[in-house]
Amino acid sequence: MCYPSIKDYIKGHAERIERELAACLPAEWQVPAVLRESMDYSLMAGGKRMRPIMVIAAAEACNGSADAALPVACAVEMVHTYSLIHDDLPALDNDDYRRGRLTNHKMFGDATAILAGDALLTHAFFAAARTARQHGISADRVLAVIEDLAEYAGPRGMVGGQVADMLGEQGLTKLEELEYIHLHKTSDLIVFSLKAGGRIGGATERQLQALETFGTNIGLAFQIQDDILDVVGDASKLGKAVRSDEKMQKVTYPYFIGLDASRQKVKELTEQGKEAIVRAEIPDPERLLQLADYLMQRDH
Ligand code: GRG
Repeated sequence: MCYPSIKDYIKGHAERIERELAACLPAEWQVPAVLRESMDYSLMAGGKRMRPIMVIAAAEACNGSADAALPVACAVEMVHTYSLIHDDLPALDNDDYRRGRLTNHKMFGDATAILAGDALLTHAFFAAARTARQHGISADRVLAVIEDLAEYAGPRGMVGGQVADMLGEQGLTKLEELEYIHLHKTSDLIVFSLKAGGRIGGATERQLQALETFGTNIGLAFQIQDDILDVVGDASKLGKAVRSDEKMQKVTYPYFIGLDASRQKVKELTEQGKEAIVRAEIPDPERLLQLADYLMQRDH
């Protein structure tokens, strides 16, 4: 499929991912109706689908096909969705709303929300494992993808980042502590997505290393941009002055280094990430480079 702009590319692939996610639990499987409903409620809640799009973009950049990348693209969105459901629970962030609608536990109760998260996490591994049989990707490559998924989502990855964040609520004193949280809570699933796409496309070790550097950098940039939007978002929507002193008190990147330096950091990280991709001679890097710029410029 040929998409003229990066926006069309994102929209086109997001629509495909939506269709695939909607069908990810086979209709003939006997699954308790409330579990199916609760999983679907959060999976189909209109996220940006950035992680699955990165799996596909990295696969295509390495001469792989979007078709072959689709099951792993869905798998990473399932892991992301489980993490959001669990993060919103009363024992963690205790949020009532996510993506403009009631959180999963507000709709279905805490117990079902916990189990829907668990089911999405396990089903992600099912989806990833099927890549081999459905698309003829070698078992070695699929095994490496599955190993990465467990590593980047698990104790040394996203869950580790979440726990560090929880411990940090008592008060972070150093930028390095915040960076550890961002790198694991946010960057790790992005790094996974890019490396998984690369593996499916047949990337060399050097190219996988470049995808890792790219993912670490744009993941950190993505999170700093999130921190910036958290400070300026409401004010800029209302056309008011940029700075909200109350929000500057939250321990985020702007809290440590200020808004201007945070914006500069987003630019630098994005450029360094893009350079890594260019240097590694990835066969068709254009969409990855455009995605990095798109993420840096996003306003929501
Ligand atoms: C509970 C194990 C566990 C982990 C939770 C993802 C997460 C870790 C917490 C959510 C809070 C948060 C701000 C995490 C940082 C990562 C991030 C920016 C998530 C939001 O991702 P988007 O913007 O969300 O891609 P959408 O809604 O578009 O999918």
